[in-house]
Amino acid sequence: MTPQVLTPSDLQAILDFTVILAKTAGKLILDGSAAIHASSGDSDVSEKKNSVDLVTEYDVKVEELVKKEIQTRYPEFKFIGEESYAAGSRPPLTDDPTFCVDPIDGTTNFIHGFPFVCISLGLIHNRRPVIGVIYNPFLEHLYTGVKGQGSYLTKGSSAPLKLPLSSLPKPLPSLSQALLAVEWGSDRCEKTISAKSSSFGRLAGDPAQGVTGGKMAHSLRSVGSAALNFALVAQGGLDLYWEIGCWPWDVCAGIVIAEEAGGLVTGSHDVFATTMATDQFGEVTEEILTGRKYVVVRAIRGNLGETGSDAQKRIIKEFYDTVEDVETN
Ligand code: LIP
Repeated sequence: MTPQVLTPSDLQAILDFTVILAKTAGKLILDGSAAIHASSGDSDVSEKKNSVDLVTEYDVKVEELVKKEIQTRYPEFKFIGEESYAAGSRPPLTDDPTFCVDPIDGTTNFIHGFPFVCISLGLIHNRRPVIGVIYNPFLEHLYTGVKGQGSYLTKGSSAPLKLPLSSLPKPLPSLSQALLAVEWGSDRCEKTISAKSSSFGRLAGDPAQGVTGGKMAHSLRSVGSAALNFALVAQGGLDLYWEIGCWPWDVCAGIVIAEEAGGLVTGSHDVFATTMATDQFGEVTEEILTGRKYVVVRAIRGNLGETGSDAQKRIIKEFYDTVEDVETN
């Protein structure tokens, strides 16, 4: 079969369709939130892997809606979705255009009424993320990105703002000046939790007051949505986000939005070590997209003979020298 070509105008048409779809899904997410908060118990919430890996009937309903609309408009496109995957539909990644969807990213936030919840719609083509749409219906924040065409934040009905929001990205001398996002994830076994906790402690701790290897970063945030963490790095509100254990549908859209805002995305400690000195560094390959270990750093202004991309590499190195790698399960 001849591989499908997507021209810039095809990508624009897919983006327009995807934005409308995100807004439609957003209404269903808001209805679901209202229904959950009006109900008396927690019967709408089910556990997947364990008691902190949650799903609601609205995750499934939103994914069904999105899948149906995509199949109607783009019947030749493939589909990877969080809830379809959980239900056993696990198609391999191919060169074909493939929507990669998390219907509700931030399900725990959704259940608790913490308004950092979004739908994340990515398009992969030739095994690379090429379109990203992330919509938080609670705040009416819409993030969009198309490979090679920039990324934007639209708040409500205001005009789109080009990302990053600051036209001249700030330098970042070291982690000690950084606002970092990390997540606890749903793997709560002793080995994982100890490694993450000590990593978080070193990022936050004061080396002058007994924390060996402490970086004393400005602070750590856990937004609870991988997609929104990527979006916040893209806009420049976060300097770096790191997570182990999330999935391609959590990050696919965010990768495009962050990269188009000048951000740099890579994978695990090993991927970083083996690619940092190569031309491939900064390219989100299939291995990185599906590798379940991600780090993204915002656009950084070059300074004193150092390019912006060398500064991004330096920050990731400092970060990976500070935190421990853990296995996914
Ligand atoms: C969640 C992520 C979050 C991560 C969780 C989970 P969900 O996605 O976005 O950042 O820490 O482990 O993957 O389950 O809300 O779609």
